[in-house]
Amino acid sequence: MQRRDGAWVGWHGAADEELEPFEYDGMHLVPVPLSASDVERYYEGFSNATLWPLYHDVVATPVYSRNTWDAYRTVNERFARAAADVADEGAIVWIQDYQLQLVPAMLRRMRPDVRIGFFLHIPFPPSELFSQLPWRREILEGLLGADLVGFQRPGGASNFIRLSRRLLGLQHQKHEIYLGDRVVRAEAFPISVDFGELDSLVREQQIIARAKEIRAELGEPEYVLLGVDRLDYTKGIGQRLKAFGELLADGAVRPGEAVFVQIATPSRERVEEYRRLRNDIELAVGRINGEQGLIGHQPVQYLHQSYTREELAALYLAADVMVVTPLRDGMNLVAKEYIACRHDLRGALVLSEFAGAADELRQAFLVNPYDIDGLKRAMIAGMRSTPHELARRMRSLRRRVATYNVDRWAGDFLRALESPAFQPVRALSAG
Ligand code: GDG
Repeated sequence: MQRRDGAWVGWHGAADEELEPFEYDGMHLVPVPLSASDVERYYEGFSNATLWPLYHDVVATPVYSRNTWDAYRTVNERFARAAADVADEGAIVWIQDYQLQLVPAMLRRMRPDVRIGFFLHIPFPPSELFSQLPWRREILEGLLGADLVGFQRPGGASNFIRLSRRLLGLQHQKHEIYLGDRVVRAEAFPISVDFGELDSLVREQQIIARAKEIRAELGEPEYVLLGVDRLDYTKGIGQRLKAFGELLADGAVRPGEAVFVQIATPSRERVEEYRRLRNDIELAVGRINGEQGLIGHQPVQYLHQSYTREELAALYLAADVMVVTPLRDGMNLVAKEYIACRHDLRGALVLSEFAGAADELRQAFLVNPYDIDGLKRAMIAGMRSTPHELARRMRSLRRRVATYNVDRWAGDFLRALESPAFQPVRALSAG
C-alpha cells in the first residue's frame, strides 16, 4: 500500500464511532463505521458464525440466520459505497476476504470503470458444503463481479469454477468463467510472509538474547515445542495437546524433557463456539499439567495473550519443534514465519496436510491432525531427527519461502489483474 499510493478502506475496529479519513505510516486510510449491532450481526454473526465454519469444512456447525444475512448485505453495500467514493477513474480495487464477498458486484454496478480483484484468505469449499448456504447464488454472483478472484489453493479456484457452472450455468475454460460480455478469472495465489524482514529481525542481538532467556525461563528443557494460533477451533489445538499429553503418559517423552508452549491469542470471544473452545482447551491444559507435571515444572505453558512481533520472533527462534496442526486452514502464515526465522537451519516443522501451506512445504513433517498416533510420531520425529536431517529439510523449506514471499504474492496478483487479458474485448471474442 505504501509503495502504490492508494487508499485503504476498512473498519478501524471500534463500534459506534465515526472517524474522518486520515494519513498513517505513509498510507491514506478511509474508515468505514460499524455499529454495535453490525458487529454482532455482520461480523460475529454472518461472517464468523456462518461463513467461517462453513468454509472450514463445517468443523463447527454454521448458523443460518436471515437476520444476520441482512446485516451482511447492508455492510457490504456500505463498503462498496466507500470504495466507489474514493477510487480514481479506472482505478484498481482489491477486495480482501470472506467478510466482503458481495462487494465486487455492488462496486461494479456503482463504478463500471474500475478494475476489481478479490482475494479469499480462507478455503473455498466444495459444492456439497457451499450448497448448504441459503444465499449461495447471491454470494457467487457477488464474487463474479470481480475481474480476478484469487484463492489460496488451486482446489479453491476449481470449486468456485465448478459452482459457477452448477448453480449459475456459466460456461468456463481452464481459469476463465464467461459471463455475457465479461470474463472472470479464478486462480490460486498462495499468500506468504515478509521473509526478509523476519530473517533480519532474528539476527538482531536482542532477539537472540531473548530466545536464550525464554529457554532459561522454561527451565532449560531439552526440547521446546511451540504452537502459535488465534484461539480458533479450526487450528487443531486440542489434537496437538492430546498427542503431547499421550507422549508424556506413554513415557515416550520423559518428565521434564520437553515443554510445550501454546500461545493462543484471544479471538472472537463473543461467539459461542469460541467460548466453548476456550473452556475445552483450558480443561485439557489443566489435565495434562495436573497429571504429568512435576513440582516446579509444567509440561504445557498455555498463554491466552497477544505478543509483539519481536517476542513472537524470539519464540520461533527458541522452539525446537513448531507444531501447526489445523483441521482446515487457508494457508497458515505461522508455519512460514517459523521457516523465515530459522536461518540457523535448526528446528522442525510439524505441519497439517489440511493447511494450504502443505502444498508448498513438502519437506515439513506432514501430518493428518485427526490421527493422534501419527501426530505423536511426527512430534517425536521432530524432536529426535539428526541435525543433518533437520538442516536438509529446513534448507529446502527456506528456499521456497524466500522466493515465494509476500511481495511475490501481491505482485503476481496485481500483475494478473492489470494484465490486458482482462479487457472486455477479449471476453467478446472468447464468447
Ligand atoms: C487467515 C487464514 C491465512 C498470532 N498471534 C499473534 C500474532 N499472530 C499472527 C501470526 C500470523 C497471523 O497472526 C496468523 O495468521 P495465520 O495464517 O496463521 O492464521 P489466520 O489468522 O487464521 O489467518 C489463514 C491468513 O488469513 C492469511 O491469508 O494464512 O489460513 O485463516 O502472522 O504471527 N501476531 C502478534 N501477536 C500475537 O500474539 N504480533
